[in-house]
Amino acid sequence: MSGNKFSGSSRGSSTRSLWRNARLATLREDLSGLGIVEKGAIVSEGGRILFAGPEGELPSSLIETAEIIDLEGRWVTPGLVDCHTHIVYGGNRAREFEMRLEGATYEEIARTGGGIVSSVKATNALSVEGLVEAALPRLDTLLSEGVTTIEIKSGYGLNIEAELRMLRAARALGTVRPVRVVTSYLGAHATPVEYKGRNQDYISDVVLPGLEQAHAEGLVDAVDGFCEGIAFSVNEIGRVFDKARSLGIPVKLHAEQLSNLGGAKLAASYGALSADHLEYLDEDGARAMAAAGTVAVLLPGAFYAINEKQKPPVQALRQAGVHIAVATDCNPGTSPLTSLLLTMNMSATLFGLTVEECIAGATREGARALGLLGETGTIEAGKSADLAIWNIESPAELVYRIGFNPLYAHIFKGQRINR
Ligand code: DI6
Ligand code: FE
Repeated sequence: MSGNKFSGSSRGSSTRSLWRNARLATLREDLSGLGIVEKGAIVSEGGRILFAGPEGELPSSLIETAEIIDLEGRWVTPGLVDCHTHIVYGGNRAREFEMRLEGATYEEIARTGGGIVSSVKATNALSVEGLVEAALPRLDTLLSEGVTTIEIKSGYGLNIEAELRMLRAARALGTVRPVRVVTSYLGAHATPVEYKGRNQDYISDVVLPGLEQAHAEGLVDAVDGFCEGIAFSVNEIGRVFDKARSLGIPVKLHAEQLSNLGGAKLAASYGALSADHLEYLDEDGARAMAAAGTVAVLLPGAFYAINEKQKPPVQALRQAGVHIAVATDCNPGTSPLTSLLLTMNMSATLFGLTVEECIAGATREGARALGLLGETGTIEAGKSADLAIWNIESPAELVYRIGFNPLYAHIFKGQRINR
């Protein structure tokens, strides 16, 4: 796709547009289910939604001055939100994939210098421009499915300069493509070889000062960490979160992916935006997340790719009242996945989420997990006009198909994006 081109680019973003003859899955929280409006219409101006609701309730003043687009009964959802990705990196890990096929586990590969550390080498070899170029095909694939907001993490640099380059590349991606980019600083992703066995020193020398620098450059929207036996302990992550708190930056955490270290509870105690993965989460952790309003981000791509057997405790999350988002976790090691539609299908098939939960998970709940629910993630007046328009007969088709993309068009900040 040529995702950086806006159709009708001669039109300013102040143009008022009216999409009519649409079926809306608004995902509004004050409506039940998907917040469906049959025979709906949406009006946007200056990139924001002025009206979204039944066509019959459209104020005539809004019809008069609008450019009118007939959607011929097509379904419209909020633009998709991929709230957990690592799309900026160098190289790939196809060889490691082969090793796993031969019987090696993800943890064995990581402990013998493969895994994240091998992506670190390839990432460190690239400039900001090189990182952008490497990430663009992945970003474009996600955009071709109607993604309008994407979170991108650092974490394959593992030295200050390289972490900064990754975050600069992430920001640059948001300027060369029509998409909202949200960054997370993931200095505590893995221990670089030169600090092997010295996590605390790595945190003191690199993670904390790197965070300060990245923050000073305006590169950090949130701070993330990987809390795991092969990565960082609760105590080590606590040091990183303390620094984030002192800088006023929200936190999130890779927690309970391969074992239960209590990472989700720790994240909740810092009021984290989200705790992600969660295969080994227990009920206690789910309750702590609910109390803190921490969103559960489920990542079926990683579960699938490492052939994990333990499923996240979806029922416990529901019972506790935790909001559930789904995301690709696009990364070179455990989730080389660039489809949020397939992620939705996997969330249903592998984790037992309902169609409604899957669609909400890739829109409203993804936005919530990024602290952006006031801006995007649902179709309602006041929010950014971020929409996905689909050639489907029912919303369930978005979840049901495997490897099929029914996107008709998508709209970012009120402007149609060519496919
Ligand atoms: N959990 C994951 O699944 C990825 N990062 C993380 O913290 C794996 C990243 C990789 O193997 O490159
Ligand atoms: Fe991840």
